[in-house]
Order: sequence, then C-alpha cells, then structure tokens
Amino acid sequence: MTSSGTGTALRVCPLCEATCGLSLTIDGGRVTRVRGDREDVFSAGFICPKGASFGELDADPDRLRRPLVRRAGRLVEAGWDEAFAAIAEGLGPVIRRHGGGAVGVMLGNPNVHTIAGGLYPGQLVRALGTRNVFTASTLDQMPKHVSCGYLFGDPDAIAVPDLDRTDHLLLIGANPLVSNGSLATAADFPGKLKALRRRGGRLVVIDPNSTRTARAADRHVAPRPGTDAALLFAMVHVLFAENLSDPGDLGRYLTGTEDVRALAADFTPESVAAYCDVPPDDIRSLARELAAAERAVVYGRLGSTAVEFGTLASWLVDVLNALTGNLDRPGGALFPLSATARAPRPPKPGRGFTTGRWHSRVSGHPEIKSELPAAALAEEIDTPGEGRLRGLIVVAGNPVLSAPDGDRTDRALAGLDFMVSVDPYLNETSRHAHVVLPPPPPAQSAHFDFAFSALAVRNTVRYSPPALPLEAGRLDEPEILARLILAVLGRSGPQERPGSVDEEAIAHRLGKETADPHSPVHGKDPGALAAVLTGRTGYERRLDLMLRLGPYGEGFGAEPGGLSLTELLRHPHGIDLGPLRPRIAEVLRTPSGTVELAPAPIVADVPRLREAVAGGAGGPALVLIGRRHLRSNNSWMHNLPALTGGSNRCTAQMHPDDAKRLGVADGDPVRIKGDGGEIVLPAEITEALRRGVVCVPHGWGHDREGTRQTRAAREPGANVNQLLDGSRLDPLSGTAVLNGFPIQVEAVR
Ligand SMILES: Nc1nc2c(c(=O)[nH]1)N[C@H]1C(S)=C(S)[C@@H](COP(=O)(O)OP(=O)(O)OC[C@H]3O[C@@H](n4cnc5c(=O)[nH]c(N)nc54)[C@H](O)[C@@H]3O)O[C@H]1N2
Ligand SMILES: Nc1nc2c(c(=O)[nH]1)N[C@H]1C(S)=C(S)[C@@H](COP(=O)(O)OP(=O)(O)OC[C@H]3O[C@@H](n4cnc5c(=O)[nH]c(N)nc54)[C@H](O)[C@@H]3O)O[C@H]1N2
Ligand code: SF4
Ligand SMILES: [Mo]
Repeated sequence: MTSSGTGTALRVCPLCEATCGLSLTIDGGRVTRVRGDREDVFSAGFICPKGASFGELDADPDRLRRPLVRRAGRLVEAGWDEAFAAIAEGLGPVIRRHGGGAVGVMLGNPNVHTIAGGLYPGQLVRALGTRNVFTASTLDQMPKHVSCGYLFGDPDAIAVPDLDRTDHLLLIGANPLVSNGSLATAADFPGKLKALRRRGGRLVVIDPNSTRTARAADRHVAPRPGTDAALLFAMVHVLFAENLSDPGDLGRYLTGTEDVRALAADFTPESVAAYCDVPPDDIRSLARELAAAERAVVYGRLGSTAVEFGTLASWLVDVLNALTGNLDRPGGALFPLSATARAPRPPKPGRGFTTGRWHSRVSGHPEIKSELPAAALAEEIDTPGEGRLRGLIVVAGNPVLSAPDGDRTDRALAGLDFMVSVDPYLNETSRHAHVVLPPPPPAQSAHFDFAFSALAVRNTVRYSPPALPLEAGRLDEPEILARLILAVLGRSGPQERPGSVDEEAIAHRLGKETADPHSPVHGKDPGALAAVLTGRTGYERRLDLMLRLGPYGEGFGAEPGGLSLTELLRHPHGIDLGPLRPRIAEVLRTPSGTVELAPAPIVADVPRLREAVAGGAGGPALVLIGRRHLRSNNSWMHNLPALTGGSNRCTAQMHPDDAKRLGVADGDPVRIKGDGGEIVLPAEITEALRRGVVCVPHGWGHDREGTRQTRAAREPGANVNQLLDGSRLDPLSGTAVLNGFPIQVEAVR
C-alpha cells in the first residue's frame, strides 16, 4: 500500500466474477502498471485484458469527478452538500405526496462487485419502504435462485462446480474462456479447464455457438437455442430408463425422486430430438457419460437461465447432479462457505421459498426475492394510474442498454419527477438523472467480495484497502450511499453523520446475535461488542463484525485465532480457507428438511415445456442469441482505449447458409426486427453458428445525445435489446428471455 503515491499495492479486480488479485504499480499517484499477484491465495497471478486495463479505467478523462445536478434542465457540476440537498429537495416531495413506494430502486451488475453494493442497498430500500426494486438478476441468474430456492429452501444456496477435482464437466450455455466464469468464481478458468483435461477428465459443452470454450471441449453439442430444458429432461429420462440414477450418500436427503421419474417418463430422447435438433443417440450418450464418470458435474450459465424455460433448465441441472450422486460431493457440485456467511447453525426445517408476496402493478408479475422483473421497469414508470413510479434511484445500472426496449425505458426515465444515478459515467441511463453521484475509481476504493466468495470454487477470504488515497473532492461509494440513505430519510442536516447508517446496521445485527442462543455472543451487551470493532471506516467496522461472527470468525473471543479484520489485514494476499466440502445438512431450509426434487411450482411449469416440445421443429425460422467479448464488460467498458477497436465489435453473426438465403455478404448492413423494434448493424458471416441463429452482443448503442463517453460514442454499435418489448419472460423467475427469441432479418439495400 502507498500513501505517498508511489510503490505497489494489491487490489482484487472488481471487473468480473473471477476476482483476480492484482498488483498495481503506482507512480505519482497513478496506476502505471498492472500485473496478476502471483501470491494471491485465490488467483495465483492470473489476469486478463480487462484487469490489465485497470489503470486506464482509473484515469479515463470521461469519468465524472464531481456530482452533477440538473439546473434549468442542464446537468452541471456541483459540490456534494449541494447534490444531497438537491436530492432531499427533489425526492422529499415525491415521497410526501405519493409515498416511498412511488420511488423505485434499480441495482445494476457492479453492485455485486463493490463493498457499497454489498452493504447499503438493503438499507436504502428499507428507508424508502418501496416494493419497486429491480436488479440485473432478472436479466441474468434469477432462474437459478428460484430453482435453488425450491430445491434447497434458500435461493442463495447455489452449488458450484468443483472444478479442481471433477473428471467430467458438462457446461450448458456458458463461455467461461471469454466471460471468465459466472456463478462459479474461479480465477484462471482457462488453466482449470486445461488441468481437467490433463488429468484425463472430459469437457463437454452444450451451446448453439461454437464458442472459444466449445472449441476447447472434447465434445460439443449445438442444440436449437432455448430448448435445453427438454434436452436435460430427456437426459433425466435416460438415467431412469437405463437404471443409471444413483444419488449415493445424498439419497437420505432426497425427496420427490419418484415424482421426477414420472415427470420425465414422456421426455424420451426421440420425443425431444426434433425440437432440440439433437439426435436421440447424442442425448443418450450425454446422459451415459455423465453417469459413468467417477466425479462429474453439470453447470449451466446464461444460455441456460436468460431463456424461455430458464427456471426449468436451472432446476434440471441440479436434478442431474443429484441423480448422479454428484450434488454435495467433491468433484461434483458443492456449496461454498464464505467468511462473511452466517455461521452454520444446527439444522432446522425452514419456511421454504415462496414468491408472489406482492405483484407488480401493471402486468401483475410476482415479487421474487423482493424484486420485480427489470423488464417491467419502464411500464411501471410510464403507465398512468395509482401507484405509478415517479422517482427512481439507479445504482450502477444502465437499463437503457441492458434491459428490453431501451427506447421505451429512455422515454420513461425522461418522464420521471426525480431520478438519482450513482454512476461514474454520464451514459444512456444516467443522462436522465436530476442528480448524478460519481463513485471514485477502483484504485481509490476498498474491495471485498461479499457475493463472489459465496460462489467461489475454493473458500478464501481477501480484503483490499484503497490502493490510493481519495482524491480531493471525492467521497467513497459507501459514504455516497450512506448519505443518500440519510437524504431519503430526510436526515440531511449538518449534524447528521453518514457513519450513523453503519452504526444502525451494526446495532441491528448485534441485537439479533445476542438474542440467538446459538450465537457465540448470546447474552452479551451489544454496545460493548460494538465498541470492540476495529476499522478506519463504517464499512470496515461492518466487515469486521461479519468476519468475527462468520463461520471462520473469532466470535468476539469465543474462537481464539479465528478471523477478524485485524487478522485479515495481516494477510494482504488473502487467507486460504480450503477446498469446498460437503455441507448439505446445514444448507437445507426446506419445510421437509430435504432436497425437494419435485417442487410444486416447477412441476406446474412442465406442461408449458411439453407444449413447446410438441411443436417439434416448427419454431421460428431465425432466433437471436447473445455473446460476450473478452475486451468488453456489459454496457460500460467501451470507453477505454485498451479495450476498443480490433475484433471487439457489435456485429450480427450468422451462418453462411442464412446469409446466402438473405442475400447478405460479410460486412453488409442488415436490419433485424423483433417485437420491440429494429436495429441495423453489419453482418459477420461465420460457420461457428448453427443455421437459424443470429448472434449479437449486448451493451452497445452509445449514440444517444447528452452522454459523456467520447470513445464509446465514436463506435456506438446497436442496442440489441431494442428487439425485445419486455413481454417475454421466464414466468417462474421474471427473467427476460435474452437468448433464443424470434427475429426477422433483411439485407439493407
Ligand atoms: N441482450 C442481452 N442483454 C443483457 C445480457 C445479455 O447477455 N444479452 N446480459 C445481462 C446481464 S447478465 C447483466 S448482469 C446486465 C448488466 O446490465 P447492468 O446491470 O445495467 O450493468 P452494466 O451494463 O454492467 O452497467 C453498469 C453501470 O454501472 C456503472 N458502474 C461501473 N462501476 C461502478 C461502480 O463501481 N459503482 C457504481 N455506482 N457504478 C458503477 C457503469 O458506468 C454502468 O453505468 O445486462 C443484461 N443484459
Ligand atoms: N469479458 C466479459 N466477461 C464477462 C461479461 C462481459 O460482458 N464481458 N459479463 C459478465 C456477466 S454480467 C455475466 S452474467 C457472465 C456470463 O457468463 P457466461 O454465461 O459464461 O457468458 P456468455 O458469453 O453470456 O455465455 C452464454 C453462452 O450461452 C450460449 N447460449 C445462448 N443461448 C443458449 C441456449 O439456448 N442454450 C445453450 N445451451 N446455450 C445458449 C451462448 O452462445 C453463450 O456462449 O459473464 C461475465 N463476464
Ligand atoms: S478475469 Fe475478471 S477479475 Fe480477473 S483480471 Fe480479468 S476482469 Fe479482472
Ligand atoms: Mo450478469
């Protein structure tokens, strides 16, 4: 670490789920070089081009340095006090007149990569008392939460592939050689896949695109997009039909197996072959190989979640793991245990997982994990009537580009009475805000992975203090969010300390812990415990509390030698907490205390799949899927010189046969039409794709007025989500169907 502005500093990378440890060279108060930290306990030196751009990200001249406040229609720079006063003045009347529920909260992806995003959004939502909460989860992994919620009773109990020990990895709709992995936090995915094959293991990929990962596999199966649930059901069918189902030790925790057998009875490989466009024998061998492997694991990602049958497919992934005895077994799928998780308590049946405690106003979508579908954000704002959203707080999100029908979202945001964006950039979304609050660049921020430590393929714990001191005139993001909470509560006076937000959270947790007979601090005085916490800031004290009370914690003296912030600071490269281990008994929170393999809400969705399968090959002629690029990050890293240009382009990839039929040559502009609108972009002809599939990346369309991302605007690309109107959702999870939706394509003459 450095206070003079010169030297090296260690910092975990916040730019994707791989959470690599970086070593930053700092010269004159700037990051001048970035390397992988070889001594990092988790990543051991791995780094990718995005991580290497960390310095550019810090130094981007378009990054906002001061808050922006709308004055006479224009966003102008302002001081922090002024900005929070403007928020109190702007949101206050909305809340007084229409209630806190008239203010929505939209939380974007980077919240899972920041300390601020891990600690404050819950308090912000409670301060507003709003049920209008939207996040990127319903554009992403919500189907997995829902299926795990029903199977295990806890939507956050997600088993991850034990990459270091498996012999057979079946990847469905995932491209970790580009994404660097997701819902499976593993630094150096490329190295781990190589190691798998070196030890004689097999990699099998199911993906309609012959991706970098698919090309590295032993076997690649390319089904029609959106049909995986049927394919997986047929694999389940084969396991039962050929007596290959053997849950092993897990058996005593399983209920509903016979129901699954009955459900799978008519999903024969022959019956789904036309629909999936996969030969029946291929489906049989996929199932047999999985069952035959000593230690195998099925893992599904975005191509299995943001699809028409996302929850069914996510469920079937774990059904396959359970039936083959690979769930909760080394080399299979295991539940991580992070250092800030609640320490395991004696097993007790839970209340189970439910959804629909409330519904969205316009389309009646059920609440899921206290969230409404991101695809419904625009209609909740622009549909007149009682309960309409009039205010919005967006933290680290760009729904104009990342959610369906960007034009509608764009117009809806323009019609809000008051909008706040916490964002480092003036982009397609934040340009509508009345106040923009910019967090500092990553090198000036501390880092702790609350989310990804709970999804990592090995248990470790790391904390990065800020590598550089805060520039003058900056607030760190925890303080920004704490002050935003105070502004919402109407507590903006000069006597109000943002630290009170942290102290309230600490008091709340200690109140609960001291009342819990299983807690190491049961019966102790919460005030005295709070006084023991260390940390320079409120968020550090909260982290200290979570570490002390976590599964590896020192328990305020109950477990000498255990974790605390002080102990963690002694290990700048992190602390290894060991490989994942079986722990299903402490995970289960279902009413039965078992893995409920055939949950009623999921069973009720199976007829919808049967109907689709009955349609056979008669689906739409052309469907669209997405892709990611190593040098891109959703909608927001297109402004960095190191990551732009070259092959990182927004094109419509299609098979040569489709191009020929359409009369399109490589590089020709094509018009793509969908339910929500149309876009024009260049065609890129490639044999990698299946026939009938067009592939366009998301996060592009940087051509709107009033943004400040100079480089991105020069090569704007087109917004693929304009093709969607927000009505195509996986019904059980409210997740937008971003892959496998029908389109029409024509050459632009
Ligand atoms: N068609 C299609 N659409 C997709 C997808 C797809 O595959 N296809 N993928 C979906 C997925 S998986 C996701 S997760 C979403 C992502 O969509 P969003 O959640 O909207 O996330 P990003 O595009 O990553 O935008 C992040 C915003 O956060 C800001 N930001 C960056 N760092 C910070 C920070 O430290 N603090 C704060 N406060 N702000 C920060 C950026 O400037 C940007 O405005 O997109 C989804 N949309
Ligand atoms: N470089 C880079 N890394 C990233 C991101 C980024 O934008 N850039 N985004 C991050 C985020 S927010 C996330 S959520 C993760 C996502 O991580 P991944 O899911 O690994 O990434 P994707 O590239 O979206 O992979 C989805 C794959 O599903 C395939 N697919 C599409 N439809 C179907 C289908 O119906 N069935 C099957 N079987 N496959 C299908 C696609 O062809 C694609 O290869 O990546 C993260 N990492
Ligand atoms: S793989 Fe992800 S975490 Fe690692 S350096 Fe690249 S962007 Fe950062
Ligand atoms: Mo995502």
